[in-house]
Amino acid sequence: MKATARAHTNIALVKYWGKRDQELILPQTDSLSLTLDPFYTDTTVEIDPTLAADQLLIDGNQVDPSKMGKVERVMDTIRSWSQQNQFARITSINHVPMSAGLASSASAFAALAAAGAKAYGLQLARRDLSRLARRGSGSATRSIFGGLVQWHRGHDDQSSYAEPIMEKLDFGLEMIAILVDTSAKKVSSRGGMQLTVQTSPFYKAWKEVVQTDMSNMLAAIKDKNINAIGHIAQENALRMHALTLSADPGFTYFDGDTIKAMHLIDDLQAAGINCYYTMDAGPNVKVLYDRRDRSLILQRLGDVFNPDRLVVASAGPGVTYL
Ligand code: 2P0
Repeated sequence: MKATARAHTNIALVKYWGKRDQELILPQTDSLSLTLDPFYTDTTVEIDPTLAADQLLIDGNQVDPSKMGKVERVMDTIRSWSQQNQFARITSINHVPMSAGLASSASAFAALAAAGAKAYGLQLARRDLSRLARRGSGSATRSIFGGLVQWHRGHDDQSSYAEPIMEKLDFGLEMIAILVDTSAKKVSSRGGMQLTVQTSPFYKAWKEVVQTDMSNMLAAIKDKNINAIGHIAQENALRMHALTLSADPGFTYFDGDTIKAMHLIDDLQAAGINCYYTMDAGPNVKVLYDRRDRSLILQRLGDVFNPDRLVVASAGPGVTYL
C-alpha cells in the first residue's frame, strides 16, 4: 500500500532527441547515459481508497491536477498492470538543485515508477520498471539503472527498455557541471525535439549519426577509454544542437556563457588537458574527464567561472527502495 524509492539523474553521452510514438514515448534512436551520484529524487506512493484522484506533492507544494498529465500516464499504467483502480497520495522530494540545470524529470519518473509499482504490489523486473518510467519521460527510462546505461530504441513497447552497460564504474569517468544560467528554459525538451523531428532537414542524418556513435561508444566503454568516450560524447552533443539550429523555426539552448565554456574547454584540450563538453536542453555545460585530473580542471574552470558554479558528479547507482 505504501512504498518509497530513490532514483538518480543521468547525463546522456549519446543523446535521445526525438520520439516516434508520443503516447508510449518510443524514441527515434538508442541513447546512452551516465547515472549521477549527487542528484536524486525520493518519492513515496501511498494508496488511499478515500481519494477520488491521485494527489501529488513536490517539495512540499501541491501540484495542480491539470499539470499531472505525465504522472497520470505512469499511474494509470500501474493501475492497469496491477488491475487496481484506487488512487494514491504521491510525495516527491528532489535533491536535484533546480539551479543545477540538470533535468529532474529523469530521477522523478524513475522514482515514481519504482515506488508506484511496489505500492500497488507489482513485482517488476528492472527492465519492466524502465518501460514504466519511460511513459513519464524518455530520459527516466535510463535512470532505473546505475553507471553507464543504454536505452534500446526497440520496435514496440516491449522492446524499448534500458539496460546497464556497466553498473559499477571501475574506471575514472567523472563530470563537472558548469552552471552558466539557471533560469527556466524557453523551449521544453519535449516541444523542441518534436519540432526538430518534424522540420529539420538533417533529422535522417542524425539517426545515422547515433547508430555510429552508439557502436563507437560501446567499444570505447569496453576499452575504458575516457578520451574516446569524451570525444564521441562531445561530437554527439554538437550534432544534437545543430539539429535545433536547423529546425523551422530554428532555435538554440546555448547562451553566451555556453559558448564561452566551450571555448575554454577547447583551449584546455589544445593545452593537453583531456576534457570534453556536452550540453542538454539548456545552457549549462557538463565537462567529462578522468577523475585523476579533477583538481587541475576545477582550477582552470575556476579561473573563468565562479567556483560555486562548478558541481562535481561521479557515477551513481540505480533505483533503490528506502
Ligand atoms: C537525453 N534530453 O538523452 C536528452 C538530451 C535532453 C537532451 O532526454 O519528452 O525530459 O519527457 O521524453 O527525457 C530530455 O528530455 O523528454 C532529454 P521527454 P526528456 O537525456
